[in-house]
Amino acid sequence: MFHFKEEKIVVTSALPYANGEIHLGHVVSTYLPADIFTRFLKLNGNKAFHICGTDDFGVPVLIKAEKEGKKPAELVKEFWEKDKKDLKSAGIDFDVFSQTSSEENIELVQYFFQELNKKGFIFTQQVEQYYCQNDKKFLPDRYVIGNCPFCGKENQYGDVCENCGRTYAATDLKDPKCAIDGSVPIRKKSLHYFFKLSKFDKKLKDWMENNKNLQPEVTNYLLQWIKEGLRDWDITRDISWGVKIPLKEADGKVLYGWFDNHLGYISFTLKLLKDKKIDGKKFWNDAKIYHFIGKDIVYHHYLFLPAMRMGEGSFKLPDVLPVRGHLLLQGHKFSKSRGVYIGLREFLESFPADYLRYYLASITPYDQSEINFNWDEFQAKINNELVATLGNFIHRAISFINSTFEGEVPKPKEYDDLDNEFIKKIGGIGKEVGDEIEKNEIQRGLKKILEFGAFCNQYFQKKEPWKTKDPTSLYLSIKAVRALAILLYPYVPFASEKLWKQLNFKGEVSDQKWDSISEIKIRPKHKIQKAEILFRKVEDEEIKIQKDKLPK
Ligand code: B3M
Ligand code: ZN
Repeated sequence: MFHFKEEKIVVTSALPYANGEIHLGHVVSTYLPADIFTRFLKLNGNKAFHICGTDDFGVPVLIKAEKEGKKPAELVKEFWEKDKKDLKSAGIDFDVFSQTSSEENIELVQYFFQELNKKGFIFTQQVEQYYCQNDKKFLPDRYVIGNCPFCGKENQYGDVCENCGRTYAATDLKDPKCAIDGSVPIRKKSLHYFFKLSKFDKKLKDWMENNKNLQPEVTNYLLQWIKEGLRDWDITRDISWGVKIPLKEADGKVLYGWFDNHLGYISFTLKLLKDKKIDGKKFWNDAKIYHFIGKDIVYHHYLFLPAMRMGEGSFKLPDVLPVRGHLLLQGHKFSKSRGVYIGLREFLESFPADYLRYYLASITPYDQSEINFNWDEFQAKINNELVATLGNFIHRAISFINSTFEGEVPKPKEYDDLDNEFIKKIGGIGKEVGDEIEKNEIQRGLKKILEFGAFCNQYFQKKEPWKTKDPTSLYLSIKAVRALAILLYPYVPFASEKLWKQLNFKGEVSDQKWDSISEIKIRPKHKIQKAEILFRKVEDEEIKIQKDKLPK
């Protein structure tokens, strides 16, 4: 793994479709891990940017706009605003949050098409498409529903199977029906453009086998798919909402959403950097590139995305593609229609964003396994860990300095063995936690912080400064509190900034250096503010309300 100091790093989060709200499943698999990672990178002295935006094009957006009687461009603007706001309230910070329908993206996408075409990676073919005679339109992707040609799962859309994760052409579906009116569609010919994905099998294989930063559990099954043979990829859609294929003879046809959306990672970055007067392309190619995704979009990110970049040739491939698994709620599969669901906005109406971040970070491993959101566990972790361990120590240290030393950090005396052990812990904790976050092991990083918090409590308990009025232990405790403010910043940034104010330090936590966690940074006589409760307990009643919302 990398060791980051003064590096250039581009972190992207998968682009949410502009037709549905952000829910906890998105947060856990993608946005939160990417946000924690980028916050850490920034504190650690890197030039890191977190890039995202809405995924505007494609059939699902069009269908929704049609249903609501809106123009697709209107609908995506609404979702862009909503998503941006919701993610911000969860403390997910982006350096740019753009749209795939932005000018800069359309331009880059058309350029990519032309380059790939020039280099012989695009070909045309007449293909049969489903066509609904009632609606008088072609029925790509989600306009058709049927059984998966690979695993047989019923009620799958015409582009990808939600059961087995494979992609296919709509005409491969068994027992197809028009999604608008349920009628059986006819087949009709249309000229389509294809990307020669099969040409890249060897290169993709080499890339996966030689890149040790990719999760082997992911590349293993992708290598299996490559072995089974990659099919060339139909990148055309007979609809109006999309990036127009930049050829006269294409006759207004548009590109498939998965051709254009991931190019947003690049175009948004270039735009952001251009606005900062930085050479974006150079930055991109010098940078470490991370694309954070959920496991359902692995196929697109490990095959289409790298193959298109290989074909075009001038933009660096990703270094790491962190993949995480699906969220379960109380042991059941997340499903909005069945009510097994928590929207992000809804959650934040009941609990602080930091609680969500803390809990999710504490249960989310760096792998593809399912993550179970459990309300009792949520309550227990907030109450026992965030409130009783971390919050309690912080509060006691600040309160005692206020009550015993009128808010002035006292000058330490001699250090005894226990003090020295504490000093050593404070000196080492930043590196310990940072090493985990760098490896994307955010859950382990948080566990280390919690263990540190437990040690702080024991220290305080043993020293009993409320009896002894021992200045040394209070001095060191405030140092530990300062360390915690920085350590916790990637995970619970709202509380961390509040704590910084209580400590009465200049600036914001976000301006501090991760390395300063270990430094003696507090002058004796530094005046701190009054203690304020950072975390309050979650009551049984609050949990009951949430559980009552679930289907019986
Ligand atoms: N919008 C799918 C999803 O939200 C898709 C991701 C695009 S990332 C380039 O899961
Ligand atoms: Zn399937």
